[in-house]
Amino acid sequence: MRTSQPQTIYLKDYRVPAFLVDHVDLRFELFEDGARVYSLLSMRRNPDSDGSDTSLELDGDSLTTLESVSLDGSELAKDAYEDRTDRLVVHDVPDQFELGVVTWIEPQNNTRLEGLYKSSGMFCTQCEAEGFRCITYFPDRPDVMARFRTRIEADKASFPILLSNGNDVEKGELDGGRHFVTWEDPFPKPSYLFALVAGDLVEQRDSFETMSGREIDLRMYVEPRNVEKCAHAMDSLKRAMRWDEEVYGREYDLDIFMIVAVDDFNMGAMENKGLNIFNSSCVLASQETATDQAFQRIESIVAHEYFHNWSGNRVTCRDWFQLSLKEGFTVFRDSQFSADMGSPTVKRIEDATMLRTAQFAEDSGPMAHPVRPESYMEITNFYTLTIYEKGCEVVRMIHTLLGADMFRKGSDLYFERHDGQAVTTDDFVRAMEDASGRDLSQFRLWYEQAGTPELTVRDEFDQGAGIYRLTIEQVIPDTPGQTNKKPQHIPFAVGLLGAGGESLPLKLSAGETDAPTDRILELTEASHTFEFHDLAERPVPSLLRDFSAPVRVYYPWTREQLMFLMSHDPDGFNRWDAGQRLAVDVISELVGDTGNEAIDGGLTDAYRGLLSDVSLDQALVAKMLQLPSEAYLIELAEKPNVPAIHQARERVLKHLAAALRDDLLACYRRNTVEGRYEVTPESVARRSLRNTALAWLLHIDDEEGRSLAVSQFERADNMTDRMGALRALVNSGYEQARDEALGAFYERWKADPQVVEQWFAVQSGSSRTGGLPKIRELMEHPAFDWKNPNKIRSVIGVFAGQNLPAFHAEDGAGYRFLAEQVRRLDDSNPQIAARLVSPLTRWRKFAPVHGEQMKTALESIRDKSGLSRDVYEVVHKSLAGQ
Ligand code: B3K
Ligand code: ZN
Repeated sequence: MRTSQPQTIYLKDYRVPAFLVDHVDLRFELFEDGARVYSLLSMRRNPDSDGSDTSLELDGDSLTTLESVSLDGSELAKDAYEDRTDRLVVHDVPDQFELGVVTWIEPQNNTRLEGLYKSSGMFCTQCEAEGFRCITYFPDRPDVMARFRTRIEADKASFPILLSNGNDVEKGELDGGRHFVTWEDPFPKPSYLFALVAGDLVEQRDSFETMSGREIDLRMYVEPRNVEKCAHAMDSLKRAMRWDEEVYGREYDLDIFMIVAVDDFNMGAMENKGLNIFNSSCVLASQETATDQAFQRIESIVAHEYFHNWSGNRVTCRDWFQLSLKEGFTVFRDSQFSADMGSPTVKRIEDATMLRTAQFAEDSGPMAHPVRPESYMEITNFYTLTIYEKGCEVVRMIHTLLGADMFRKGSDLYFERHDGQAVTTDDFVRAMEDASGRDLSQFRLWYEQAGTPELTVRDEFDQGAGIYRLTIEQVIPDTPGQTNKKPQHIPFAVGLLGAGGESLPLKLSAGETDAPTDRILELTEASHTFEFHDLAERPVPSLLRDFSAPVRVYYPWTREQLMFLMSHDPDGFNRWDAGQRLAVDVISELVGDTGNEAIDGGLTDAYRGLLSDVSLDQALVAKMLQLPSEAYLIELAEKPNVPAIHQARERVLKHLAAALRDDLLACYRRNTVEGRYEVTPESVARRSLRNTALAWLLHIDDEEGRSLAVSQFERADNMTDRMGALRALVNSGYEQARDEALGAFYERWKADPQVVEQWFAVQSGSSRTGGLPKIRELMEHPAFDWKNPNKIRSVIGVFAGQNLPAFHAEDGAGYRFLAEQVRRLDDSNPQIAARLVSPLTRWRKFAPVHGEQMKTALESIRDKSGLSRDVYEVVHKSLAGQ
C-alpha cells in the first residue's frame, strides 16, 4: 500500500542491468499456511554495464519474511544487506557469485493474484509483468534472462500434480506424505515467464509431430469436473502448432507443452514457457456450456499464447515499454490464424469493430499513449487495447506495405537475429527494413505518436479529362503530453466502382494498361492528391478497404452511395462498413428528436434485401444485420447523451423488426442447423442469423417470437442457441417467460462457474433487467465472489461497459455505484480495480451533467486513503489537465 505519490518510470532512463543471472535454482516448500522459497542465483557483473555498481539490488514485493541471505555459501550478517521491503540491497558483491535467498510467503492470502497464489485449492502463479518479485527477491526485469531449475515439494494427497517450466527431470517421495518433482527449463528466460502449478488435477494427453518429425507431448491439466471441456482447446493448440510451422516456419522447441486451467485469474491467459496458464473461461468449452463466440475466443487465445513461444519467449522484450513488441505482433499472428481458420472478412470486421469502438476511445481519452509508451507508473495499466490491438494494426500495416513474402523474410530475419535476446520494437522494424530494403523511418511514428489519425477525403471529377481526383488530408489529434504531430505513413487501400457496380481499373496515368482494380495508396504527407485516369463517369469510391489502417475516415457519403456500396462493393469489409455508416446516419438523426421523425425507408429496404438474399455470404450477412452498438454510437458522438442514443437506436430496431417481421420469421425458419454441432463459419452464421432474428422479434414482443424463443430455450442442444433464446427473452417485455427461463437456467447450471458467469452477464448487460437494484441483487447472490475476477467482470464490468443506459442514468447513481466498487476492490485486487475505473475516465467527453457526475465519482476514488498505485495512476491521469 502506498503512502506517497507513486514514481513515474521513463523509457529514457533505461540502463542495462548491472548484474546478470546465468542460472536460477529454486526450491518451493508448499504448505497450507504458506510457502518457503529457496532461491540460489548464479550471478555475474554485466560486461555491458559501466561496472560502477558495487551493490546488488534485487526487486521484492509483498514478501512476508526474508529468512536469510547468503553469498557463495556463507550466510550474510544482517548488516551486509538492506531489506527495504521492495528492494534487497546486498553490499560489496564480487564480479561473480552465488546468492542464496530464503523467503516465506503466504499464497493463501494473496488476493492480488500476482506472484504465487491459491485458486480453488491449487497453487498457481502469474508473474508477468512484475509478479516474480512477490515470490522471491530477484532482478525482475525482462532483459535478465536465466536458465531455471525448480524443485516443488508438497503434500502428495492434496497436490499430486506439481508443474513448472521445461522438462521434469526428477521426482520422488518425501517424509510425511510429501513428494517432490524437479523441473528444468533449458531455455534462458526472463522471470516473468516463470510458472508453477500444484494441485489435484486431471491430465488430458495428446501429441503433435513437428515439421522436423519430433513428437511433442501435449498435456492439459484441469479440475476433475472439467475433463469433458478440454477437447476444443487441445484441437486448437494442434491447429496453431501446424499453422505456425506453415506460415512462419516456427517449430515448437521443448518436448512437453502444458496448459492449465484456473478459475481465479486476472487476465485471459499467460504464455509461461512450456506451461501456459489459462483463465478457465478462456480455455474450457463444451457445446452445452460455451457459445460459438466462446469457442472462437478460445481458439484464438490458445493460439495467441502458443505463438508467444516465439514472439515473446524466444525473442522477448528489453523493457516493458516494448510490450507491444510481443503483444502487437502476437495479436497480429493470432488474427491471421483466426482469419485462416474461419472467415477472413468476418474476422476483420470483428477486429475493426473492437478497435473503432474501444481503442479509438482509449486513444482520445486521458490514458492515451503511444504503442511504445514513454512513461508509466504501473505497468499493469499498460496492457491496453493500444498496446495489443493498435500494436497489431501497426504490424498489419507493415505486412500490407511489404507484402506477405517480404514480411515473412522480415520475420525470419527477426527471429534468427534476435533468438535468445531481449529487444525493442525498433529492432523488429529494422529486421523488416533489412529484409525488404524498404525505408520505414517515417512509419516508426506509429510507435511514437499516440492518437488516432483523422483522414478527411475530398474528391472531384473532371469529366472532360476523364480524371477523378482523391485528396486525402491527415491530422493526428493532440493527446496528453503530445502536440503538433507529424504526418504518418499510412497504407490506404482503395477501389472505384462504376454505376453498374463494376470494379474500375485504377490508372495512375492515362493509357496505363493492366491497371489493378485495388490499390494501396501510401500517404506520407499532411495532404496528398491522387489522380485516376480514363474514367468515363464519376465513380463511387471504396475507401480504406479491409480497414487497411487504424484511422478515422471522413467523406461526405450520400445515403444512395452507402446503399450502393452495401450491395456492390466487392470488398466485404466495406460492404459491411457502408451498412454501418448508413445505420449510424439514420440513428444519429433521431437522437433527441420528438419521436415523430420518420425513419428512412431506405434502411428498411436494405435490411430486407439482406435478410432475403441467400446468395450472399451468410457469415457476412449475419454481421451486416447487427446494428452499430451503443458504445460505437457514443464513440462517434460529440457530448453524447447516452439515454437519448439508446432511445434512438431502440426506435430504429423496433421499426425494423416491425416492418420486417415476416422476413425475420422466414430467416429464423430457414436457418435451422441440422445435425451435429460444429463451429464452422457456415453454422456459426446460421445460428447468429437465427438468434438475431429471434432477438428482433422479441424486441417488439411478437407472440410467435416468444413461443419460438421458449421452445428454442427448452430444446437447444448447445449454449449458443440456449443463450440466444435466453438473451432474447431477457430483453423482451415477457417478464414471466424471462424469469422462468433465468430460474431454470441457473438451476441447471449452478455447479458450472463458466456458465454462471454467462448467467450473470446476460442480466447485468440488459437495459431491460440490469438496473442498479438488480446489479446489487446479483452481487448478493451466493455465486458472486469478490475474490474471483470473472464474477466481478460479469456483473460490475458488464454493467458499466455494456449496460450503457443504466450506467449513464440521469441521477448519476451508476457512476457512484462503480466508484464504490472500485474503492472496495482497491485493497484486495488493485489490478482489477484499476481496469474497472476505465468507463469513468472519459468524463470530459460526455454532456455536462453526466461529465460532472463522473468526475465527482473519480474524485471519490482519488480521496480514498491508501490508494493502490494502479488505481492512483488511472484516476490522477483522468482528472489531470484540461
Ligand atoms: N502476456 C499475458 C498478459 C499478462 C498480463 C499481466 N498483467 C497474456 C497475453 O497477452 O498473452
Ligand atoms: Zn499476449
